[in-house]
Amino acid sequence: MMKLIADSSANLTMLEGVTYQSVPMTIRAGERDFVDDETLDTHELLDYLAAHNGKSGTACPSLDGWLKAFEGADEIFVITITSSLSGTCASAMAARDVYLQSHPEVKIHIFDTLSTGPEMQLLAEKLAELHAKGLPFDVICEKAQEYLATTHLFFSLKSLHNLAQNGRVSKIAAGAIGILGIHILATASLEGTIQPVEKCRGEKKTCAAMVQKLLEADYHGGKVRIHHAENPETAGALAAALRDRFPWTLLHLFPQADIKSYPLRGLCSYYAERGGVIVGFETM
Ligand code: X90
Repeated sequence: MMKLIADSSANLTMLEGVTYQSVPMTIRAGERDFVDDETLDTHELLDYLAAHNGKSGTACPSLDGWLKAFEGADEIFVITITSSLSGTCASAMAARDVYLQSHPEVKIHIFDTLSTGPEMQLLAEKLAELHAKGLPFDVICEKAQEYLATTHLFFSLKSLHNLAQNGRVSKIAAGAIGILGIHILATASLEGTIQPVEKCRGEKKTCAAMVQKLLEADYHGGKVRIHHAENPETAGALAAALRDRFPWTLLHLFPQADIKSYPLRGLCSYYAERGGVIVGFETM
């Protein structure tokens, strides 16, 4: 049996046509521990965080979380958030070593996406598609790794407070915003770190700048996955702008570019904060 497993920063609770499992991270604030599983109320989390003044942080999945997820499968694909910002990939690799000792016949491949959220979703969908073709495990791994080199991530955030508080961006970058109405547009660097790109004022300009960045990064009508923290307006506006730009594509034989939006789950909600929008896209 094949299993596709991703940490909860992929913002996916299920995936059509495959056995999919999300392994939760944890968000800690004050007295509360929020486990990022499908029962988490992200609206309540965002409210709680907005009212909370003290320190807060996150924790990657435990070894045990991975081991439980591995159970029952003999071909396992693991998709993790960037190893440059999280111990998640390292904990998955440690879990694989432990698991293989008692299950030497099982195949486990770990993809360090050097990204998060919607770019992880794109990879998950690609893996499901390759698996459905009946390809051997190693071929799937190779093709999926090639695919990952052709997908990218941009995001727009209104606050870098939680990223800075937890040392995931420099205080200098964080200090540049927090001014009302200013959004920071950033991308996942090739090393899997956060690379600020531009500052924008207001949702409209942010949306236009996002379209521009996608085009400059060689987007020409492929799949787009938009994940947002209670910001369906900007997610919808962005999807509409991209569809206008690509009413049809020969390459993909879709009537329109394949663009879908989803709400963020807990881990990404914590770091992206309310209003944040994260966009993963194909360049092929
Ligand atoms: O191990 C842990 O505790 C998790 C740490 C995660 C840190 C970064 C999460 C970022 C989530 C923000 C925008 C996307 C950034 C992508 C950079 C490659 C969402």
